[in-house]
Amino acid sequence: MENKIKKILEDADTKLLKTVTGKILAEHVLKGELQPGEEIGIRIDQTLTQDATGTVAYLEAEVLGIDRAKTELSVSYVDHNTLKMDHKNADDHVYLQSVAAKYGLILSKAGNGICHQVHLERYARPGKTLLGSDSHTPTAGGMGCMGIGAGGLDVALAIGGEPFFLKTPAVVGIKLMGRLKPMVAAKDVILAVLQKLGVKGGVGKVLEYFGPGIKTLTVPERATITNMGAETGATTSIFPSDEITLDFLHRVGREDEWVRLEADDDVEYGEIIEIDLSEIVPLIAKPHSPGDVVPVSEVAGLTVNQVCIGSCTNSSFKDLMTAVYMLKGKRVSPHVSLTISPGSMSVYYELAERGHLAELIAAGARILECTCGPCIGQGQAPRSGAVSVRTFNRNFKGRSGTTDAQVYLSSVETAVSSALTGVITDPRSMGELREIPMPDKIKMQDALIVEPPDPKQAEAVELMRGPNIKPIELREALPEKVQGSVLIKLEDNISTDIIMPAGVYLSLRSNVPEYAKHVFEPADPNFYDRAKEKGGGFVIAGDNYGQGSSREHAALCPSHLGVMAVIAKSFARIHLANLINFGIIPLTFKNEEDYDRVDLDDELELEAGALDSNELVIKNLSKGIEIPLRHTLTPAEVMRIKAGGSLAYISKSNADK
Ligand code: MIC
Ligand code: SF4
Repeated sequence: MENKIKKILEDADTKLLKTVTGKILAEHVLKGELQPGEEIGIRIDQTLTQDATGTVAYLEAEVLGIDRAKTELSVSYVDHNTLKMDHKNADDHVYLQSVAAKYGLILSKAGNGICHQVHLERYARPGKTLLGSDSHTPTAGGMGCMGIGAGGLDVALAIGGEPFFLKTPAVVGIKLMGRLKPMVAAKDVILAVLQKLGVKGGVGKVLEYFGPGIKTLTVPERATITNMGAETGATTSIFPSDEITLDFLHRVGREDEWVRLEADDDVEYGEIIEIDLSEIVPLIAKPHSPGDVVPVSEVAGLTVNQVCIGSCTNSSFKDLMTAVYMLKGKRVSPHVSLTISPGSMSVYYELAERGHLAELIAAGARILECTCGPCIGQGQAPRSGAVSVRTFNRNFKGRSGTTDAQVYLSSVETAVSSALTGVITDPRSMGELREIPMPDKIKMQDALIVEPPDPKQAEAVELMRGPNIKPIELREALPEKVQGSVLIKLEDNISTDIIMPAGVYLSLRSNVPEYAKHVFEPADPNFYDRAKEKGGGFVIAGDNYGQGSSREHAALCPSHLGVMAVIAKSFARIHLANLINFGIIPLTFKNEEDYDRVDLDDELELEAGALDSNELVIKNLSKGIEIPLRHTLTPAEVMRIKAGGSLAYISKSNADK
């Protein structure tokens, strides 16, 4: 094994090895070729799951026969669905607690905070790899930890000690110069990056930050930037680990976990994007895409009905103190509802202990639990047609719970200014904010953290399954002739919120047959009935299909309904992997114009054997034509798809052993 790794490193792309990304990959590579575009298998040091993806991840771990975490650290967070409108969530939480005890995972209970904020404060470490069943796992990149989002099955495998496979990314250097002007925030930096790259400009890439400007940004600010890098489609985003990282680790009582990790002086990035921080102005993403970014001044004056502060992007102590200083002694506009969700119990406690909660309450802010809350449509759905300004990272249509709501994404500074005036407001018009003093230490709160028992006691733990928790089904092997009709035809940038809406259905995450009744509901409420009637079929889509969340239900539920293949112009990374895991063939048009040669209800036919080549054709029987297609699957992935997907393949191979 050691010789094999030595060989991988000898053959590795030397330019890559000079980057922070390359250094971490070189430390963790176990298989493959460290050359951009080539597949590698890497060792995963840490994992995280959250309740909305965690239950299926652990149900899959059960199918795989994983009985004990083999990672250095694995944490199961409960932060997405904590409303408990009936027994379903409560049952999920108890299941997760029993799983954590049995497998040796740390449990972060409901109310302890949003997974990424808590992980940054307590567990992420520079130089380590972190795989999370949530697309915003790159938040940890704010401290030089390589956080990658993946589907639950990949995380379950990593918990069992298996390598994580990915295409070696190209590293884009983002050079930051200068210093932000007053009232311009780290959020505006990532919005500026999104303005340049759009929602798919990061696919296949790692965004690595460097240059003198990074020294002006604290770890929580860096984490805001790496968090929302997910919206560019990037594999991850990362900052180096330097004295600023040490300072942060000191404040959270973990300075002994610091290591220096920086790119070499003679680093050469294949592509460089230069951003002068002093030139950035307050920015805002317009409905309904995080990539539709304009200066705040362009939409200033628009009446605002709701403002929400929080989410894994903007809920650090600094973010909330910004809100405190801006709201202190003032009143929220009478027609605005302002909510604030602290990112972690430690942040919440710190605010309470210093008396700042009282200031927020007096200004008219509604303080919510330390959870994802409105970000994932768990409460605070805006009224019909409302304008909602949120410090979150996603504003896909309907995600807030109200289809015709107009959701804007901004910094805390812009959000609070708008809450005070009642219209979208450029924060620079509100005067300067005084320097926010950071406490020397933020006391970590432990009351809602449960450490696992020792392995001996763990053996006796029974997994607690409520009636809504249904076992994961394994898909049958692919037939020789894959035939069926087109069940839906979709445009570009279809997000997983369209494929598998969250919001009110979040409590169905452990029950695939029930959740599957809502597949594609926002795009076509009749999809379920049509798929049932036809017994499955094909999905046609445009560019960047499956952007957004890591939820594997967006593959699992269509697979349950018999969807055999998705033919798109291009795919988002995590969703592509999820399709393979659950036996749906991801195909792309060789010529993009052919998208116009397939219509709803057309009968299509594909030979399974044709998948052995990366170029193939599909017959459109209704139109009597053949359409050339492509795929990027490796031979191993083709084998898995033919067996019904990775989960079916692995569990069958385990049974044959
Ligand atoms: C999201 O922001 O969309 C989520 C909810 O956090 C998802 C995970 C999920 O769907 O459970 C994500 O980002 O991966
Ligand atoms: Fe939670 Fe929203 Fe962050 Fe997703 S994006 S992890 S829902 S806070």
